[in-house]
Amino acid sequence: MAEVYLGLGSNVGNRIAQLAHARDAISKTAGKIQAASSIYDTAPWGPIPQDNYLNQVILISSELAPRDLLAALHEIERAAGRDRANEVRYGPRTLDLDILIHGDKAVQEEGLTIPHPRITERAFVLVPLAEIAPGLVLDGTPVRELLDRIDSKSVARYDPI
Ligand code: A4P
Ligand code: MG
Repeated sequence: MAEVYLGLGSNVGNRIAQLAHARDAISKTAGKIQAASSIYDTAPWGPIPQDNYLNQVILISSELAPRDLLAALHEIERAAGRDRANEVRYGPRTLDLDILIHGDKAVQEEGLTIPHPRITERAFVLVPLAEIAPGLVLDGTPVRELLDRIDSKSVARYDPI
């Protein structure tokens, strides 16, 4: 059993419903949800102009090895209407599920890198991660300190009107 942090994101369609559906599917096929951050409305990161995302980080306890977990997450993305064959890297998506951290495992294989290589540069990951795991150490530095090093004003707690 491993403690696994997952990053959830959506910027196409009914974003809030897609995140809720993803949490439900994850708890059925990937592992029990132990903690969930607030949901954040985040300006798009990266080279592609696109709509804002909703992002969230959850902690699950999972029996699945990294590859099996990735396969389960891809299946959940596919069921949410995601079509990887017709999308651009860093572009818009109905649902994106990233394995951020998988217990104490370090994986560097074709198609799978854990810890996720871009955690420390992304406010849309660090803000929700710091909410549920401020003391978690990544590369020797606690998440709350990593957050202090980046600009996080493009990330706001989501407050549906
Ligand atoms: N892959 C490798 N390692 C992992 C991992 N640890 N977890 C592989 C999940 N997947 C991993 O995934 C492509 C392939 O990455 C997968 O098939 C898997 O084999 P992907 O999600 O299409 O893209 P990526 O190359 O993993 O890029 P990355 O860094 O995950 O980018 P995103 O997050 O997918 O880019 N702005 C905001 N504010 N919020 C967002 O959520 N997301 C994107 C999309 C761009 N801008 C954003 C956001
Ligand atoms: Mg991804």
